[in-house]
Amino acid sequence: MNDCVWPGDFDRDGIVSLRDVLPLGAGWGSEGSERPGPVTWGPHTATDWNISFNNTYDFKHLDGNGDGTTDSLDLKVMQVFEGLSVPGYVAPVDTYNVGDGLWMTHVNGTQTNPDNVQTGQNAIVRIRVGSAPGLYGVAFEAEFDTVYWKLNSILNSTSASDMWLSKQKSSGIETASVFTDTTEGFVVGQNLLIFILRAKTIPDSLPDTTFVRIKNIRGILADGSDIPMSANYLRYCFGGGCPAYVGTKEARMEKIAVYPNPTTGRLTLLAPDMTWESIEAFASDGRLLRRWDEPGSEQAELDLSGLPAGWVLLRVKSRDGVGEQRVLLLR
Ligand SMILES: [Ca+2]
Ligand SMILES: [Ca+2]
Repeated sequence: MNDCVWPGDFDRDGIVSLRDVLPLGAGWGSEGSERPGPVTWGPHTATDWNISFNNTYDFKHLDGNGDGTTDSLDLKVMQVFEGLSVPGYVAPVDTYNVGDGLWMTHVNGTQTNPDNVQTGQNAIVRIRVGSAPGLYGVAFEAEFDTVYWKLNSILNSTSASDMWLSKQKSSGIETASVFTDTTEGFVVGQNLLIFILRAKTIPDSLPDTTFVRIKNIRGILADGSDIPMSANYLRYCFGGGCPAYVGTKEARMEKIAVYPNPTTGRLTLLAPDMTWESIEAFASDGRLLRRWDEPGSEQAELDLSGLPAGWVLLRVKSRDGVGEQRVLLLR
Protein backbone atom coordinates (compact mmCIF):
# COMPACT_ATOMS: atom_id res chain seq x y z
CA MET A 1 0.00 0.00 0.00
CA ASN A 2 1.47 3.33 -1.09
CA ASP A 3 0.18 5.24 1.87
CA CYS A 4 1.57 2.91 4.52
CA VAL A 5 3.70 4.43 7.25
CA TRP A 6 7.36 3.41 7.33
CA PRO A 7 8.33 4.57 10.82
CA GLY A 8 11.10 7.15 10.73
CA ASP A 9 10.85 7.98 7.03
CA PHE A 10 9.07 11.25 7.75
CA ASP A 11 9.85 12.82 4.39
CA ARG A 12 8.76 9.68 2.53
CA ASP A 13 11.77 9.48 0.26
CA GLY A 14 12.30 5.78 0.91
CA ILE A 15 15.20 5.99 3.36
CA VAL A 16 15.58 7.04 6.96
CA SER A 17 18.19 9.77 7.22
CA LEU A 18 18.95 12.84 9.30
CA ARG A 19 16.96 15.04 6.96
CA ASP A 20 13.78 13.29 8.07
CA VAL A 21 13.76 15.70 11.03
CA LEU A 22 12.73 18.52 8.68
CA PRO A 23 9.06 17.53 8.29
CA LEU A 24 9.00 16.32 11.89
CA GLY A 25 10.02 19.82 13.02
CA ALA A 26 7.35 21.40 10.82
CA GLY A 27 4.64 19.08 12.16
CA TRP A 28 5.89 19.04 15.75
CA GLY A 29 3.24 18.71 18.48
CA SER A 30 0.42 17.50 16.21
CA GLU A 31 -2.10 14.89 17.26
CA GLY A 32 -4.12 12.23 15.46
CA SER A 33 -5.13 8.58 15.50
CA GLU A 34 -2.87 6.05 17.14
CA ARG A 35 -1.34 3.33 15.03
CA PRO A 36 -1.64 -0.04 16.75
CA GLY A 37 0.99 -2.73 16.41
CA PRO A 38 4.75 -2.95 16.83
CA VAL A 39 7.20 -0.26 15.71
CA THR A 40 9.22 -2.11 13.10
CA TRP A 41 10.96 -1.13 9.88
CA GLY A 42 8.22 -2.07 7.43
CA PRO A 43 4.95 -0.78 5.97
CA HIS A 44 2.25 -0.14 8.56
CA THR A 45 -1.37 0.66 7.84
CA ALA A 46 -2.52 3.77 9.68
CA THR A 47 -5.59 5.98 9.88
CA ASP A 48 -5.20 9.43 8.32
CA TRP A 49 -4.91 12.39 10.70
CA ASN A 50 -6.44 14.68 8.09
CA ILE A 51 -3.65 17.17 8.60
CA SER A 52 -1.20 17.44 5.74
CA PHE A 53 1.68 19.40 4.25
CA ASN A 54 -0.10 21.46 1.60
CA ASN A 55 -2.14 18.41 0.65
CA THR A 56 0.95 16.39 -0.21
CA TYR A 57 0.93 13.78 2.53
CA ASP A 58 -0.73 13.11 5.83
CA PHE A 59 0.87 13.83 9.21
CA LYS A 60 0.39 10.19 10.23
CA HIS A 61 3.74 9.64 8.49
CA LEU A 62 5.42 11.76 11.18
CA ASP A 63 4.26 9.49 13.98
CA GLY A 64 7.23 7.17 14.19
CA ASN A 65 6.15 5.32 17.33
CA GLY A 66 2.41 5.32 16.59
CA ASP A 67 1.27 6.96 19.82
CA GLY A 68 -0.85 9.60 18.11
CA THR A 69 1.44 12.59 18.71
CA THR A 70 4.55 13.97 17.01
CA ASP A 71 7.36 14.65 19.43
CA SER A 72 10.84 13.63 20.57
CA LEU A 73 9.84 9.94 20.81
CA ASP A 74 9.42 9.96 17.05
CA LEU A 75 12.86 11.48 16.69
CA LYS A 76 14.18 8.50 18.64
CA VAL A 77 12.51 6.09 16.20
CA MET A 78 14.15 7.94 13.33
CA GLN A 79 17.54 7.64 14.98
CA VAL A 80 17.09 3.90 15.58
CA PHE A 81 16.10 3.20 11.96
CA GLU A 82 18.54 5.68 10.40
CA GLY A 83 20.14 4.23 7.30
CA LEU A 84 17.36 1.73 6.55
CA SER A 85 15.55 1.98 3.24
CA VAL A 86 12.51 0.51 1.52
CA PRO A 87 13.03 -2.44 -0.87
CA GLY A 88 14.25 -1.28 -4.26
CA TYR A 89 15.36 2.12 -2.97
CA VAL A 90 17.66 3.95 -5.37
CA ALA A 91 19.53 6.99 -4.04
CA PRO A 92 18.95 10.12 -6.13
CA VAL A 93 21.80 11.73 -8.04
CA ASP A 94 23.76 14.24 -5.96
CA THR A 95 22.94 17.89 -6.62
CA TYR A 96 25.20 20.91 -6.20
CA ASN A 97 23.38 24.21 -6.48
CA VAL A 98 25.79 27.11 -6.45
CA GLY A 99 24.47 30.32 -4.95
CA ASP A 100 24.15 32.26 -1.73
CA GLY A 101 21.49 30.32 0.20
CA LEU A 102 24.18 29.04 2.55
CA TRP A 103 27.58 30.54 3.12
CA MET A 104 30.61 28.39 3.58
CA THR A 105 33.74 30.20 4.69
CA HIS A 106 37.28 29.29 5.53
CA VAL A 107 37.73 30.71 9.01
CA ASN A 108 40.63 33.12 8.94
CA GLY A 109 43.11 33.43 11.71
CA THR A 110 44.09 29.78 11.61
CA GLN A 111 47.41 28.51 10.39
CA THR A 112 46.17 27.34 6.99
CA ASN A 113 46.39 29.46 3.89
CA PRO A 114 43.80 28.01 1.47
CA ASP A 115 46.16 28.76 -1.44
CA ASN A 116 49.05 26.87 0.11
CA VAL A 117 47.93 24.07 2.40
CA GLN A 118 50.66 22.12 4.16
CA THR A 119 50.47 18.59 5.55
CA GLY A 120 49.21 18.48 9.10
CA GLN A 121 47.60 21.90 9.06
CA ASN A 122 44.03 22.39 10.17
CA ALA A 123 41.40 24.20 8.15
CA ILE A 124 38.31 25.40 9.97
CA VAL A 125 35.21 25.56 7.79
CA ARG A 126 32.06 27.33 8.84
CA ILE A 127 28.65 27.05 7.17
CA ARG A 128 26.03 29.65 7.93
CA VAL A 129 22.55 30.61 6.84
CA GLY A 130 22.76 32.95 3.88
CA SER A 131 20.07 34.38 1.68
CA ALA A 132 17.14 32.06 2.44
CA PRO A 133 14.14 34.07 3.69
CA GLY A 134 11.79 32.12 5.95
CA LEU A 135 14.15 29.16 6.36
CA TYR A 136 12.75 26.87 9.07
CA GLY A 137 14.71 23.68 8.52
CA VAL A 138 17.72 22.78 6.44
CA ALA A 139 19.67 19.62 5.65
CA PHE A 140 22.76 19.06 3.52
CA GLU A 141 26.03 17.22 3.22
CA ALA A 142 29.35 19.04 3.44
CA GLU A 143 31.63 17.11 1.09
CA PHE A 144 35.41 16.98 1.11
CA ASP A 145 37.93 14.70 -0.53
CA THR A 146 39.24 12.17 1.97
CA VAL A 147 42.44 11.72 -0.03
CA TYR A 148 43.32 15.29 0.90
CA TRP A 149 41.61 15.67 4.26
CA LYS A 150 40.93 13.83 7.46
CA LEU A 151 38.01 15.05 9.48
CA ASN A 152 39.48 16.29 12.73
CA SER A 153 36.28 17.26 14.51
CA ILE A 154 32.75 18.55 14.15
CA LEU A 155 32.00 21.39 16.52
CA ASN A 156 28.43 20.95 17.63
CA SER A 157 26.07 23.15 19.59
CA THR A 158 26.53 25.61 16.78
CA SER A 159 22.94 25.99 15.71
CA ALA A 160 20.21 28.13 17.16
CA SER A 161 17.53 25.66 16.08
CA ASP A 162 15.71 23.14 18.28
CA MET A 163 16.93 19.95 16.64
CA TRP A 164 20.44 19.69 15.28
CA LEU A 165 21.90 16.41 14.06
CA SER A 166 25.16 15.61 12.36
CA LYS A 167 26.95 12.50 11.27
CA GLN A 168 30.25 11.76 9.61
CA LYS A 169 29.89 9.89 6.34
CA SER A 170 32.51 8.38 4.07
CA SER A 171 33.07 11.58 2.11
CA GLY A 172 31.70 14.31 4.27
CA ILE A 173 29.38 15.39 7.03
CA GLU A 174 25.64 15.06 6.89
CA THR A 175 23.66 17.50 8.98
CA ALA A 176 20.08 18.58 9.56
CA SER A 177 18.72 21.41 11.64
CA VAL A 178 15.14 22.47 12.26
CA PHE A 179 12.93 24.31 14.72
CA THR A 180 9.93 22.80 16.51
CA ASP A 181 7.98 26.06 16.93
CA THR A 182 6.59 27.32 13.65
CA THR A 183 6.72 30.94 14.85
CA GLU A 184 10.51 30.68 14.79
CA GLY A 185 13.03 30.36 11.97
CA PHE A 186 16.63 30.96 10.98
CA VAL A 187 18.04 34.41 10.51
CA VAL A 188 20.86 35.28 8.18
CA GLY A 189 24.29 34.56 9.56
CA GLN A 190 23.34 31.80 12.01
CA ASN A 191 25.76 28.93 12.25
CA LEU A 192 24.73 25.55 10.87
CA LEU A 193 27.95 23.60 10.97
CA ILE A 194 31.58 24.16 11.91
CA PHE A 195 34.20 21.50 11.34
CA ILE A 196 37.94 21.12 11.27
CA LEU A 197 39.81 19.29 8.52
CA ARG A 198 43.41 18.16 8.83
CA ALA A 199 45.52 18.16 5.68
CA LYS A 200 47.05 14.86 4.64
CA THR A 201 50.18 14.25 2.61
CA ILE A 202 49.06 13.85 -0.99
CA PRO A 203 50.93 11.97 -3.70
CA ASP A 204 52.54 14.09 -6.43
CA SER A 205 50.31 12.41 -8.99
CA LEU A 206 47.21 14.13 -7.61
CA PRO A 207 46.03 17.59 -8.62
CA ASP A 208 46.98 20.32 -6.18
CA THR A 209 43.45 21.65 -6.03
CA THR A 210 40.57 20.22 -4.08
CA PHE A 211 37.17 21.60 -3.23
CA VAL A 212 34.94 21.53 -0.19
CA ARG A 213 31.37 21.63 -1.38
CA ILE A 214 27.83 21.41 -0.10
CA LYS A 215 25.48 18.99 -1.76
CA ASN A 216 21.89 17.81 -1.65
CA ILE A 217 20.61 20.82 0.25
CA ARG A 218 16.99 20.78 1.28
CA GLY A 219 15.42 23.82 2.88
CA ILE A 220 11.85 24.09 4.15
CA LEU A 221 9.55 26.82 5.36
CA ALA A 222 7.52 26.48 8.56
CA ASP A 223 4.61 25.00 6.58
CA GLY A 224 6.84 22.17 5.39
CA SER A 225 7.10 23.37 1.81
CA ASP A 226 10.43 23.40 -0.01
CA ILE A 227 12.38 26.52 -0.89
CA PRO A 228 15.17 26.62 -3.45
CA MET A 229 18.57 26.33 -1.76
CA SER A 230 22.13 26.87 -2.87
CA ALA A 231 25.63 27.36 -1.46
CA ASN A 232 29.11 28.44 -2.43
CA TYR A 233 32.17 26.19 -2.35
CA LEU A 234 35.74 26.54 -1.13
CA ARG A 235 38.93 25.89 -3.04
CA TYR A 236 42.02 24.58 -1.28
CA CYS A 237 45.40 24.20 -2.90
CA PHE A 238 47.96 21.74 -1.63
CA GLY A 239 51.69 21.99 -2.14
CA GLY A 240 51.76 25.63 -3.11
CA GLY A 241 51.10 24.80 -6.73
CA CYS A 242 48.12 27.07 -7.18
CA PRO A 243 48.45 30.57 -8.50
CA ALA A 244 47.85 32.95 -5.62
CA TYR A 245 44.48 34.61 -5.66
CA VAL A 246 45.87 37.97 -4.57
CA GLY A 247 45.97 40.72 -7.12
CA THR A 248 43.03 40.11 -9.35
CA LYS A 249 39.62 41.45 -8.68
CA GLU A 250 37.81 38.25 -9.42
CA ALA A 251 40.10 36.29 -7.19
CA ARG A 252 39.58 38.53 -4.21
CA MET A 253 35.82 38.59 -4.57
CA GLU A 254 34.28 38.02 -1.19
CA LYS A 255 30.92 36.46 -0.51
CA ILE A 256 28.31 39.03 0.39
CA ALA A 257 24.55 38.97 0.48
CA VAL A 258 21.72 41.42 0.88
CA TYR A 259 18.17 41.05 2.07
CA PRO A 260 15.44 41.69 1.41
CA ASN A 261 16.06 41.50 -2.30
CA PRO A 262 14.14 43.06 -4.00
CA THR A 263 13.84 45.96 -1.59
CA THR A 264 11.92 49.21 -1.49
CA GLY A 265 14.77 51.00 0.27
CA ARG A 266 16.13 49.66 3.51
CA LEU A 267 18.25 46.53 3.41
CA THR A 268 20.74 44.54 5.40
CA LEU A 269 24.07 43.68 3.85
CA LEU A 270 26.05 40.73 5.14
CA ALA A 271 29.70 40.15 4.42
CA PRO A 272 30.91 37.26 6.57
CA ASP A 273 34.48 37.52 7.79
CA MET A 274 35.00 40.82 5.97
CA THR A 275 36.11 44.19 7.29
CA TRP A 276 35.51 47.02 4.86
CA GLU A 277 36.42 50.65 4.38
CA SER A 278 33.49 51.78 2.26
CA ILE A 279 30.35 50.64 0.47
CA GLU A 280 29.23 52.03 -2.87
CA ALA A 281 26.01 51.75 -4.84
CA PHE A 282 26.17 51.87 -8.64
CA ALA A 283 23.41 52.11 -11.24
CA SER A 284 23.34 49.47 -13.97
CA ASP A 285 25.06 51.95 -16.32
CA GLY A 286 27.98 52.29 -13.92
CA ARG A 287 27.09 55.65 -12.35
CA LEU A 288 27.97 55.98 -8.67
CA LEU A 289 24.68 56.61 -6.90
CA ARG A 290 25.61 56.65 -3.23
CA ARG A 291 28.58 56.00 -1.03
CA TRP A 292 28.92 55.08 2.63
CA ASP A 293 32.38 55.88 3.95
CA GLU A 294 31.96 54.41 7.42
CA PRO A 295 34.25 51.42 7.95
CA GLY A 296 32.52 48.31 9.23
CA SER A 297 32.49 44.57 9.37
CA GLU A 298 30.14 41.63 8.96
CA GLN A 299 26.85 43.51 8.69
CA ALA A 300 25.47 46.89 7.64
CA GLU A 301 22.04 48.49 7.44
CA LEU A 302 21.74 50.54 4.25
CA ASP A 303 19.02 52.81 2.94
CA LEU A 304 18.60 53.09 -0.83
CA SER A 305 15.51 55.32 -0.58
CA GLY A 306 15.51 58.08 -3.14
CA LEU A 307 17.64 56.23 -5.67
CA PRO A 308 16.15 55.39 -9.06
CA ALA A 309 14.29 52.09 -9.20
CA GLY A 310 16.04 49.22 -10.95
CA TRP A 311 19.13 47.10 -10.46
CA VAL A 312 21.71 48.54 -8.10
CA LEU A 313 25.19 47.09 -7.69
CA LEU A 314 26.53 47.24 -4.15
CA ARG A 315 30.29 47.10 -3.88
CA VAL A 316 32.00 46.54 -0.56
CA LYS A 317 35.66 47.60 -0.55
CA SER A 318 38.24 46.30 1.83
CA ARG A 319 42.02 46.42 1.91
CA ASP A 320 42.13 42.85 0.66
CA GLY A 321 39.55 42.99 -2.08
CA VAL A 322 35.97 43.73 -2.92
CA GLY A 323 32.61 42.04 -2.62
CA GLU A 324 29.70 42.74 -4.92
CA GLN A 325 26.03 41.94 -4.97
CA ARG A 326 23.15 43.16 -7.10
CA VAL A 327 19.92 44.26 -5.53
CA LEU A 328 16.65 45.14 -7.22
CA LEU A 329 15.25 48.43 -5.97
CA LEU A 330 11.47 48.71 -6.29
CA ARG A 331 9.21 51.70 -5.94
CA1 LIG B 1 13.46 9.85 4.54
CA1 LIG C 1 4.60 9.71 18.14
